Amino acid sequence: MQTNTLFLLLVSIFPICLSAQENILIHNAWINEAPPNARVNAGYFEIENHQQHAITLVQVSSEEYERIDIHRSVVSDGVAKMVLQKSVIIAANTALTFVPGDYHLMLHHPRKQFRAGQQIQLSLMFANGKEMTVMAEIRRLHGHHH
Ligand SMILES: [Cu+2]
Repeated sequence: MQTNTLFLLLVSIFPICLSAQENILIHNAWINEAPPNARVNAGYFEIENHQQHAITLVQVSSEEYERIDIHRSVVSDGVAKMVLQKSVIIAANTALTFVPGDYHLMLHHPRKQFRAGQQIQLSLMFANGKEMTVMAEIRRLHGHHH
């Protein structure tokens, strides 16, 4: 068996922890475990754009949630608030991290209550029509963060 063939076999057999497409990498995707009966969860991930041009994230969806919005937490006149983002631009050769207190996903109306350790599939849609899927892990944090 040639090395190339073996490599292809391994790639096809083992799931890859990163979601990759045309030099776009998404990793460390996670969703905050919500209290029982919570109507909204917060989600985070890091996206790396290793291309020579910007990419624009326009929508995130999941079969496990009724709707997902992209938010950014900002402080305006001393008041913290969340601003809905219609799109998020990731410039050429940069990374953008969704973290508590900045960009985050608001995942509305989970189909059921998810527990730490479960994996939720998210689909990310870009302005050029490309779509990527990534698995987000439910994680338990202390307190409630946006
Ligand atoms: Cu929010």
